[in-house]
Amino acid sequence: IGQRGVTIWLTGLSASGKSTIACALEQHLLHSRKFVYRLDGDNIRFGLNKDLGFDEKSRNENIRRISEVSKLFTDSSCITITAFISPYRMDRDLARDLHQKSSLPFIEVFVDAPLSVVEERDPKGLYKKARAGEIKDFTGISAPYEAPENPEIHIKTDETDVEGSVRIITEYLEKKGYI
Ligand code: GGZ
Repeated sequence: IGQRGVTIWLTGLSASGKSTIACALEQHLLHSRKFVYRLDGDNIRFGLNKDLGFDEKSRNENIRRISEVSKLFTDSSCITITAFISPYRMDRDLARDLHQKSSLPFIEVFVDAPLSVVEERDPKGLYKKARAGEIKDFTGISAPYEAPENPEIHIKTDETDVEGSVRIITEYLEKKGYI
């Protein structure tokens, strides 16, 4: 179909901007007539992974299954965008290894915003609930987030707007010859 597959793996705290950037990037690529698919909580955590919660083991399994699914999409020449917190470095490294073993490209994008900023945004009131102890194991509050050490792309969403973020990613994809 004249297109190479690539997995674009967004990672970051809740409310860091992953879903917003993933949606905008998907729209941009669709307008350029690319074969693109977005995996996020809505189509994964309510379907394939509806048996999983947010304890460490469940998150490991969540990310393992998403890694396998993204590998399949990308193997079919799709530009696959994933938008999950994926807080554990080891899980993200396993996702990368899985792709590398099949010679499929994997781009880790750190969607970075300080905890103080995402907690201020708190669009769903989840941070407030987590602080009040109403949600346990909440990333950044009562569960860890291990920031990427060597992501291919690092976006600071308190300094870059959605359009700028999409541009950073598409310029990288162009530079590498994926689009
Ligand atoms: C973090 C939670 C939690 C806990 C529910 N910790 O901002 P949101 O609401 O819409 O997206 C978050 C989503 C995180 O699911 P992921 O599959 O991305 O997580 S992971 O990659 O760590 O497996 C948040 C909501 O689910 N949510 N409980 N305890 N986020």
